[in-house]
Parts: sequence; C-alpha cells; structure tokens
Amino acid sequence: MAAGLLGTRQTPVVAIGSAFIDRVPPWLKDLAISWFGTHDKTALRIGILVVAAALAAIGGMLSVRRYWAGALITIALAGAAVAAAITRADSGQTGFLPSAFAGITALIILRLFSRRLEPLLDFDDDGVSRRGFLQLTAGVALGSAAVAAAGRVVGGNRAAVADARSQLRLPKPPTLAPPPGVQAEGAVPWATSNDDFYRIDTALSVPQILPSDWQLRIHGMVDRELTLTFDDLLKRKVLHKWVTLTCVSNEVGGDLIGNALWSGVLLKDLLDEVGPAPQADAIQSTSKDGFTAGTPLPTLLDDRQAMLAFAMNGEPLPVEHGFPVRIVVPGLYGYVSATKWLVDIEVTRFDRFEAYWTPRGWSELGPIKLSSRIDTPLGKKVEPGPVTVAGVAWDQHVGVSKVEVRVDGGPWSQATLATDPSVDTWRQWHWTWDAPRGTHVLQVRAFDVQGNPQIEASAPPAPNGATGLHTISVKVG
Ligand SMILES: Nc1nc2c(c(=O)[nH]1)N[C@H]1C(S)=C(S)[C@@H](COP(=O)(O)O)O[C@H]1N2
Ligand SMILES: [Mo]
Repeated sequence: MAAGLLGTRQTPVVAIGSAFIDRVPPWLKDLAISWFGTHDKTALRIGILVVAAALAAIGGMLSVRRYWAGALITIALAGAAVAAAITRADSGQTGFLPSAFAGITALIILRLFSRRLEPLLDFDDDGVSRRGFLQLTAGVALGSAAVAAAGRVVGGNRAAVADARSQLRLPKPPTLAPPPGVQAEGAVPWATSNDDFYRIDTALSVPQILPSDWQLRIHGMVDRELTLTFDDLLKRKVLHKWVTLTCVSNEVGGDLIGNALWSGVLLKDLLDEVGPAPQADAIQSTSKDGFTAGTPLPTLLDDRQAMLAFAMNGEPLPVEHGFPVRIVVPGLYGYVSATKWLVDIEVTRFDRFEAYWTPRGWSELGPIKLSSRIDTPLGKKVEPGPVTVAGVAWDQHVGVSKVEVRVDGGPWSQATLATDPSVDTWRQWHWTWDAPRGTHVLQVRAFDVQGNPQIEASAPPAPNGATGLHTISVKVG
C-alpha cells in the first residue's frame, strides 16, 4: 500500500529481489533460467516469500517468551529491504519507505500477538484468550490481504500505462505477412508472436512508462545533445524490419530466441544528428530501471539498420518488451544492445564505463554466434519411413548459407533452406529423413555466407554465448 501511495515499484519483495538479481553469479543465473525458463522471476518472488515466512515463523515463536528476539529478526528483514531499496538506481528518494513501513507494521503486529499469547501460556486458559488470539489472527490476515489488494489498485500506473498503450496509433508496417516458410508439423514458425516471444531481463517489477512522460536524452561525446519526446520520435522517418533477437544465455537447442517485425527509427539518423566525437567508440544505453548495455558505435552506424523500436509485430511494444521504446541491433546479443524501457544514450568509450553484465562475468562485446537448432521431430516417437526434420539456423547480420544434418554420426546431408528476406533473421531449414526403426541420434550444423562452419566444441553460455552441435535422440517404430 505504501509503495502504491508513493508511486514507487520498490515493495520490500521487489527491493530484495532486485538487489539479489544484481548480485547473482552467472552460473546461478543460468541455472535459474534452465530450471524456470522465463518464469525465473516468479520463482524468485516465491522464494523470497517462503524465506520471509520461515523467518517470520521463527521470529513469532521466539517472541512468545522474548518479544525482542522476534523483533530483532523483523528489524533485520526490514533493514535488509531498506538497504536493498537504497542501493537501487531507480528507487529515488522514497524507495526505502515501503520497506520501512513494512518493518514498523510488522513490529506492531508482533507486539499485539505476543501480548495475546502471554495468557495462553497459563494452564488455566479459559478459552476466552484463545478465541481472542484466533480472532486477532484472522483480523490481521484479512486486513493484510485487503490492504495489499487496495495497494495494487492505488499503486503504480500499470492501468494508466496499459490504457495509454492501447490508445496509441503508430505507423503501421506495409504488411505483417512473413515470407512463406517451412510448414512441417512441429516446425517453429518463422515469425514469433508477441505472446510467444521469450522475455529476459533483470526487472522484477516491470517499469511502467507513459509515452507522454517518456524522454530520451542522447549526450556524452557529441557535438550537440538531443532530447527526444515520444511525439518527436513518431515525427521521424519510420523503418519496419524483421530482426531475430537472441539471448546470450540461450543454451544449444534453447528457445531464448525470437523473430519479430520491429518498427522504429534508425539510430544512425539520430547519431548523425548529435555528431559523435571521432574518439568515441561506444554507446552506453540506460533503462528506466538502471540496466545498462554497452554497444560498439560502428554497429549502430553501419548498414545493419540498428533502431529505436516502438512497435513489435505491428503493435506498440508490449510492456514486458520495453514499452514505449527499446533498442534493436541485428547481430548482437540482447545484453549488449537491446535495452528495453530506454531513457538515456551516452556516446562514450568502452574504456570509460562498464555496462550491467560486464562486471558480472560476461564479455564486453557480444556478437551473436552462428548456431542451428532442430525443432522437429522432438520428444516424440515417429513412424519408420520419410520423416521431415526441420529447424532454424541463425547468424544475424552475417547470414547462413548452408545447413547440414547427420544421423548417428554418419555423413552430413544438406538440408533445404527457406527463403529469407535479409541476413538479420534466422533461417528455417528442412530435410527428409528415410527413418529406419530404432533409436537414432540427429545432429545439425550451419555454415555462414563465407562458408565457415559453426563451432562444434561445446561451451556454456558464459561469458559470450554457447557453442556446440544441437544433438537429439529420436525413437522410430
Ligand atoms: N532494461 C533492460 N533491457 C534489457 C534487459 C534487461 O535486463 N533490462 N535484458 C537484455 C537481454 S539480456 C535480452 S536477451 C533482451 C531480451 O529482450 P526480450 O525480453 O524483449 O526478448 O533484452 C535486453 N534488454
Ligand atoms: Mo540476454
């Protein structure tokens, strides 16, 4: 409720969770993604609530005899949340207050309970004090639920942002139709819908930005700074472009990759306008919630058409995908380029800053690695005879020239590639396999436009992207 009234996202759970996310080692982040996928944040919230409940239970038991023992645990919990909120980049001056209120409320409630419990400890309990205790319990439970629900209603501009988003009229792409792709059963569609698009970010609570409040400042090593509003952005020349985004945490065969039609303005046009200094070699882009990415300046000025995107598949960006404006750079993993809820771009040099993931064990530069994936047949038994094997291969901004499949370590056979509008998207492929009975191992590999094969040696996602051949086992018969 306090967070709602103060208009901050820093509830105690969000404050603790965000501080935790900022500190998890890479292996734990990857473990969380492989266990929970894109539900990693729900898992974290539940985890925090379970730990808090356990500590509260211990505190409650201790405070029956000694109020201060329980109070100390309460103060430690609330203190951790206050400290976490203070260190958040986006928590402002009031971000610690909800956690402080939570601590004070908890101390008062604990005191009430331990008072009521004292008579219950006597043997001549007459039932009156027991009833009183249970009534207090029910009252506190119902009261907290009601206050929390009311807090959601007054809290955040979630509804206002959803409303503003649905009212937006943005320039439409000429067509949303993807090129004809591979239609095999089980093949992943070439175009990824907004609902199916993977989501990866550090935002436990998603920034809610009204387009009318949005501003982007482009500054740093430039001839003249520029500040843009959302309306300024819409007045510019609009570009519509299919680009496949990929997460550096994607395992071999993983699904942290998606292909969408993005609409926005060319970053090059804006950068030409501000005039980067000749010594500048990077931009540091910053999100509303303090996340930062470091992107090489040349990748924003060359012909790959890096953009500030405001629409995804013909709709305003979904809030989880960066509403109202994000960056999209073909050929770079998201962590070094695709800043969502973008509010600031500083033209600078790599030797002057470290972006969010760099001190956390990830490479400063993150070009996407040539990779391929089998999507069908996956995890099901097939009949002997002709079987369509299909999947995708990607090497954004370089291009895939050839995909090959092999069975049980035998010779490689060439797959057929679907047509592709540009080198900035993944490419579907298919191959017909005359499948004999038994259990067989299928593998895929891709080649780039220069004829280089993808890296076959297995490597984990950290520090700059997984490598290895996607290998599946298929039962036939
Ligand atoms: N503000 C913000 N932007 C972000 C991130 C983030 O944590 N915060 N994560 C990046 C990473 S690691 C990836 S892979 C892409 C994912 O974009 P998506 O969630 O729209 O698929 O967003 C990038 N942009
Ligand atoms: Mo990512």
